[in-house]
Amino acid sequence: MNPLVRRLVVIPTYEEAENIRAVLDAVRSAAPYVDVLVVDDNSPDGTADLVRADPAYGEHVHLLSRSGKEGLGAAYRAGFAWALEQRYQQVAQMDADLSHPPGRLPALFAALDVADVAVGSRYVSGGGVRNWSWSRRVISRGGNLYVGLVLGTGVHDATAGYKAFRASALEEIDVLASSSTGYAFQIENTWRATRRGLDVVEVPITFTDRTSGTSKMSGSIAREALLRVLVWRWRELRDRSTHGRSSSRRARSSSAA
Ligand SMILES: Nc1nc2c(ncn2[C@@H]2O[C@H](COP(=O)(O)OP(=O)(O)O)[C@@H](O)[C@H]2O)c(=O)[nH]1
Ligand SMILES: [Mg+2]
Repeated sequence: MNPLVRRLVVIPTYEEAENIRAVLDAVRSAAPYVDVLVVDDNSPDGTADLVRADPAYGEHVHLLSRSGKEGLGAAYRAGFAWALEQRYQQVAQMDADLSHPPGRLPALFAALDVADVAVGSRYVSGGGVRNWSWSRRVISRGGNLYVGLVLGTGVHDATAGYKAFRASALEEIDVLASSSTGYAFQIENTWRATRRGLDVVEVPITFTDRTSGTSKMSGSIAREALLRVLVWRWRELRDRSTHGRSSSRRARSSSAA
């Protein structure tokens, strides 16, 4: 892995005061060559103050403070926009609650030596899930089954939120143009990456449910993902049939000429 490459991990936070210092410490010790950007949506519990206040993090830990809670997708778009502006060459994304093991960051970045996108995957050999309730396991497995059936990305963990991208891949995916608010954002990027012919590899990770703070998962977030997946597929099929019709018209007119 080239030590001169500029690497960043983006961590969105909403009410993660109980976790943020532990996750920052773990990232700094697992991957000291990686900078961190915390994107906080004005958490009432003072998460941002804990990041701001600690000079020990120095120039490697940055904070993007936003004015209010706008969802995971919006926080990541702001973080990725910052990363591209600052000319980071590789950018990872990770939850703040230690569900995504910081110790796997080096493996995710190393995978970018050969791939455009590295997905931290629970559903390949060597990966797994720990301490998750049955209901969350069913939602996660069911979500992946659904995405597989409707979109067919070929990625075993298409809903994963622990990923690393080459900067060129973020641009190719057109990540800033996404409009997903919640976790649909994760599916959208995986889907766009595979459809745009990028090299996507899955790196096994063990996801462990949070032990502090509370999940922000909600029914409306799940509904958004369910609906958007259908809309994306419908648009794909519509575009394919429109293009199919116009190319067969072209073919007919050129054979008539
Ligand atoms: N900035 C920001 N972060 C969010 C928002 N919603 C969730 N997050 C963060 O996104 C990550 C994943 O959320 P979490 O509640 O752990 O989801 P779960 O693991 O699916 O239960 C955590 O780091 C949250 O703090 C939001 O609206 N804004
Ligand atoms: Mg979580």
